[in-house]
Amino acid sequence: MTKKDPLEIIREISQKISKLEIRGATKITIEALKALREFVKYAPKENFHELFKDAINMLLKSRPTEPAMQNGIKYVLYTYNNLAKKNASIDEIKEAIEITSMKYISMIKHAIEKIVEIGWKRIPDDGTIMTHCHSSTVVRILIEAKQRGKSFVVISSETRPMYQGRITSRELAKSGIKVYHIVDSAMRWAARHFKPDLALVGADAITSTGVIINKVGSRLLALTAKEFDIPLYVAATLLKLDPRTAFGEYTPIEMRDPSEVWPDAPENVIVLNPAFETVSPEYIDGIITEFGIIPPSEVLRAFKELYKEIWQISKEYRI
Ligand code: RUB
Repeated sequence: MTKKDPLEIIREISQKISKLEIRGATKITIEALKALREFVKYAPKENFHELFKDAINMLLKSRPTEPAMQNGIKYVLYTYNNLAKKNASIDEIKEAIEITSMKYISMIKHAIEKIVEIGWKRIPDDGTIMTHCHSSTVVRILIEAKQRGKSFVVISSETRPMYQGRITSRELAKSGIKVYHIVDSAMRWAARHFKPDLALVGADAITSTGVIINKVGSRLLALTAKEFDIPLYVAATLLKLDPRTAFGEYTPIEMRDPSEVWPDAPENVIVLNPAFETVSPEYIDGIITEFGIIPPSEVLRAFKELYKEIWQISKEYRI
């Protein structure tokens, strides 16, 4: 095995996550946990504890609005703490970290499979669907619906400033789905013009009261959907629930570098770049989860039922 700097592995992934080279809640989660698994392979025994804590902190800081990743990291951290308390050997700890990371990755993959299985049936045949940004969950649902023989059109908004909507449009078009690509500010125009049957977005975070946090522009879509009586669905695994919100805290909304919006903005122009925003429960007709399609008011109950262990852990680890 060639020697690798274990913290370098984590640093590299954290930077890719921060710079959006790895992006979208599900992908971020899977890559962060894979990196932890890789880290333990190369971490030396002598200062393992110290390095492990640095690795965890680096990953947690890479993107603040990503509870699926944070829940996974807490899950691994819990395993680590239990073994460290019992003075388990570093080899035992390493093995347990690897197993727990893999377990969480398969939990999230399994959850997405279930969501796709449920979600494609909600795609109206011969219908028009509006979406925003790039959610791998939403794209998978739409492609599944297409492969099951449904015919529909998707309106995809470009998602300034980083144009993730182009990824959506490209992936859907490649799968033979007809796409209308619009600028974000044309959302209302598109809704009036096309009279869509459904709006469908992903989520980065879900709060204990069923508020959804997704790419900035999602609430604009929700308001548009409300105005034109278009049902709005959110497709997201319950692993994105931020348990801290049940204990009074808020999920922080990531503010990104202004240069993504306007790299050479004139002096005295203050450019603001919030990455996400909330969509309140009253705008949401259903959340397509691995538990089934549920109303926002049911998310905490479903999360507690499905992920008992993670809920217990999150009560101890309010990080
Ligand atoms: C991506 C985004 C996606 C969610 C869900 O934002 O808002 O809708 O992450 O994605 P960014 P998925 O590009 O800033 O990461 O369904 O793939 O988990």
